[in-house]
Amino acid sequence: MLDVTSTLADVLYPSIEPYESGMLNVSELHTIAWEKSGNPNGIPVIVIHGGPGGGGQPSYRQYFDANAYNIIQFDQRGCGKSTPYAELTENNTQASVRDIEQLRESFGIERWHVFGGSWGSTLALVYAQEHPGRALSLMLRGIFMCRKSELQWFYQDGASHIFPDAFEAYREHIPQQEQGDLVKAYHTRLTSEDVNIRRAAAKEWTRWEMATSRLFPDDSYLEKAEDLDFAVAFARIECHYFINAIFLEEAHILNHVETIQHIPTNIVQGRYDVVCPARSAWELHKAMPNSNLILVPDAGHSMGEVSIARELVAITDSFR
Ligand code: STX
Repeated sequence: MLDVTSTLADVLYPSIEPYESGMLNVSELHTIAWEKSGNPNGIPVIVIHGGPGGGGQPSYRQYFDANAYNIIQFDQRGCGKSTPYAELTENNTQASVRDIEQLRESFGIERWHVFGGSWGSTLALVYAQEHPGRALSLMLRGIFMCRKSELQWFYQDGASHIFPDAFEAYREHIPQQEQGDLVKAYHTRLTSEDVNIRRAAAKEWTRWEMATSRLFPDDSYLEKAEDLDFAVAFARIECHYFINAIFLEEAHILNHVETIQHIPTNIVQGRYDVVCPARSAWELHKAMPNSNLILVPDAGHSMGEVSIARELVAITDSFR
């Protein structure tokens, strides 16, 4: 039954503050910010944020029963409170996987649940494939495997057919002779020496993603693109990962899916997800016959949509 009356507050747990937070040195260059909330003796869960470059958010804590879970979040390299800000050197998928392991070891945690949506689902899957003994379960949303077809769909020609209005601003930021490869054109600008060029490109790149993340676009979400501290890290890091094909071979996740067949896997996917269309969730589910796929009929991409949030909480509750 379609539920149009519930709000996010009805389905999430109350907001909480971390009981501990800190910084972990992961290389000579990079330090990553982490926080722990909920029950220090609870079931450990690592929350992997999206983008890449999106940073952790306080609201992510609310997807877990704070009495039952030890909720661990961190900001991936170059974003959120991690330093140096928006840095692309030594910023890649393999480094992020190592950082997650370094966090786990530094906290003395043997095994944990791995929770992530969008790019967070990508990194969760790659992490579990590298360290299959460490994941108690995978709790995934808005599946993104970052194949050429997925990037082409969102950044070049696909989502543009559904959101031609929002796409126009994203495309028209780039001169016509460069519009044939928008990721490349944005990469040039996002890595420009000129801070104004970087910022202007970051704003348009981020607006495009924020405008398309929800079934019912809302203006408060679009404002994220106006926050240039957020947008510059988000756009630079995303574009850097995507122009480098996330530093993995094409279809790496599906090609190595046998390594994670034993891990209980729950997938929540919005039917009308335009950023990470449902085909990827479907293909992952088919490749992992033991996985559970929930196709949410009235949602897009964002975990801030009520019907997505409700399903995610049902999953985390089921492991208490
Ligand atoms: N990027 C999808 C992604 O991971 C292609 C993503 N989209 N929005 C986000 O992440 C935030 C919620 C972190 C802004």
